[in-house]
Amino acid sequence: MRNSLRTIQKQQTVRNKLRTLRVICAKTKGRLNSGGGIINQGLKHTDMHISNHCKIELPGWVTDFVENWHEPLSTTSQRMKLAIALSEENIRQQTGGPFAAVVVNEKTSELVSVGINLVTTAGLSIAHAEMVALSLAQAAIGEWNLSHAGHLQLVTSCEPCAMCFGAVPWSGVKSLICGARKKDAEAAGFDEGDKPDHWVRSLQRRGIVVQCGVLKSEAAAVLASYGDNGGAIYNANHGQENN
Ligand code: AZG
Ligand code: ZN
Repeated sequence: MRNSLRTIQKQQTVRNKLRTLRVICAKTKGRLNSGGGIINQGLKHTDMHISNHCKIELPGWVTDFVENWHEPLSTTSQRMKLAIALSEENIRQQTGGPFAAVVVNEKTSELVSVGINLVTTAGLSIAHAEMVALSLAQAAIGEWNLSHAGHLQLVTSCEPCAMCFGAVPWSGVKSLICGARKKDAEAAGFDEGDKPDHWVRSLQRRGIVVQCGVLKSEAAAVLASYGDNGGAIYNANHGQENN
């Protein structure tokens, strides 16, 4: 008896909460936020459309490009050369920003995946070259933990931004090789976010080997030419930072 009373009381509480939520939705119906977007249209959750998937897919040219790349991938410079060439081709093909990355098996030199920046074409802010390369490496090996596939190395045409820096240790890669520096990307107009000052040391503490500045001038030249030629910059809050 006491149990059924408690059940009824609980149901009433839930009903009251739902009623309050409906009132809030109705009150805010059609109100605009400062960016001009509608905060809430007063829709019931059941009326709303929510996506159940999103897609990261390399454009067709990448497969041909990699198949026609006959140079060895035995050294970090050779691996970087491929990353830089992909970043240049991404600009030429107009399929995204001037960044590319590859995941390579450090020991066997096997190419595990390729990533190019796809932010503007995929419509996804997370589609940085490094995130794409790591995700496709995970898809290739069939699990999220890249450390289960040997010593995998992420080679990126530019040092990771704040987001990609965070993704590196969670991916299970054993080493990170970078070309251009943060300041090169920022000089071209990109917002690379805030990383800890000692970000290299913090990755090293987690057992990840880091080498920066590999083919630095070649990698930086791609960013500079993108900036000089007025390439698209996709910083969400550009010019609206609160200092
Ligand atoms: C970026 N920086 C790096 N390193 N890689 C990308 O794909 C980027 N996009 N915007 N800044
Ligand atoms: Zn990034």
